[in-house]
Amino acid sequence: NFQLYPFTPKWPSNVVTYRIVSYTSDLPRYKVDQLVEQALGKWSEVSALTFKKVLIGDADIRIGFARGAHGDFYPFDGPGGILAHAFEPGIGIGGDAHFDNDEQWSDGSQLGVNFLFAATHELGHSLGLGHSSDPNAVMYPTYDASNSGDINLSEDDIKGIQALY
Ligand code: TQI
Ligand code: CA
Ligand code: ZN
Ligand code: ZN
Repeated sequence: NFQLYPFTPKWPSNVVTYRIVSYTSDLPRYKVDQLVEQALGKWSEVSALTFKKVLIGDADIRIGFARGAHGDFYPFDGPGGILAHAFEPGIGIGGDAHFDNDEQWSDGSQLGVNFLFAATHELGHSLGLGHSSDPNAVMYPTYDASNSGDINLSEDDIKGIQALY
């Protein structure tokens, strides 16, 4: 079942801001914007959360693509291996979601890591969800290449987010 982080960090307001700070050359920018919006929509649909996009300045959740060392303690590792990571809610880097630009990112129409699935999973972390033991959950700890097509939160993901917001 779903897990929360120790001390259950969560955003103090149900209105959470986000900003997309960098992009990948694998997908057009509008596509990345669209898929991030869809991923956040999955979480807001089933909870009290609403998301506000900001284009400049600070945001609770900063989303970006980077390769190798990129300014935190968790350098990316080239193609394969770690695909992405995100930080639990908190100040500064808290909530931020990073995607490894050495992966091939896909909107589902080409080969590659499904960005909508990855964004839904990583933004789950950004909102305070840990991993789930339920293989049907988006918050299950391993990415599976069959995670394409329709992406739906499982009952377990929904219970997890509703325990927080
Ligand atoms: N990145 C791990 C993850 O997002 C990083 C991580 C978080 C981790 N907590 C951890 C690793 C605890 C070990 C122990 O879970 S990952 C996806 C993606 C990864 C990425 O690249 O291994 C998924 C794992 F990108 F698709 F969302 C699963 Cl679903
Ligand atoms: Ca990698
Ligand atoms: Zn990072
Ligand atoms: Zn994870």
